[in-house]
Amino acid sequence: MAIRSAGRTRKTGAAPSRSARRDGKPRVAILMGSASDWDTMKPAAEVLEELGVASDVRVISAHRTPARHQAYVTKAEANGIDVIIAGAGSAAHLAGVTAALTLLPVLGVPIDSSPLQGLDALLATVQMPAGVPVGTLAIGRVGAKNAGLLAAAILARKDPAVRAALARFRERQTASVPERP
Ligand code: RP5
Repeated sequence: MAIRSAGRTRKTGAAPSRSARRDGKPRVAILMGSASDWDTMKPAAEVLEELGVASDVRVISAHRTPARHQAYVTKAEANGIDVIIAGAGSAAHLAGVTAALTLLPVLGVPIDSSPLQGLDALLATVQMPAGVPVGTLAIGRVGAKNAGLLAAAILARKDPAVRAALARFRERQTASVPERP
C-alpha cells in the first residue's frame, strides 16, 4: 500500500501511517474499506493533525482483507490506539465488525461511494443491533471531519494538551464566522 501524508489530495491509493504527536505514537486509527475512500476520510486525518493528535491511516476491508482487519484491530489497544474511526461505503460493515473486535470506542463514517449516495452506508453503520455500539457520524467528508473532532474530544477528557487544542480550534472557528454575509 502506498503511503502519503494527509495534506495531499489523491483519488486513490492511500494513506499514511503518520505520527504528529509529542511522543510520535498514533492515538487514533483511521480505517477505510478502500483506497478510494481516502479523499472522503482525509478531513479526519487533517483535523487531528491540526489538533496535534497523531493518527494511523490504513486501508483495511472487513470483507476483502479480513485477516488484516482482525490482526490490526485486535492489537490496536495494545499498540496505543485510543479511538478507532472506520469509514466505509455500500453495505458498510467495517465499523460494526471493528467494534465487535475491540473495546475501544469506534466512530463510523458512512461514505457516499455507491449509487445510493451513502444512504446504504449510513443505515448499515448506524443501525447496529444492541450490544456493540458504533458512534455514527454524518455521511461523507463532513462526517469524517466530525469523527476526527469527536475522537479528539474523547482524548481531551484525559489529555489537557488535546483539550487546549480543541478549545483553540473552537475559538478560531467562532472568530471565522462573519457578523454579516
Ligand atoms: C466499500 O466499497 C468501500 O468502503 C468503498 O466505499 C466501496 C467501493 O470500494 P472500491 O470498489 O472503490 O474499492 O467496501
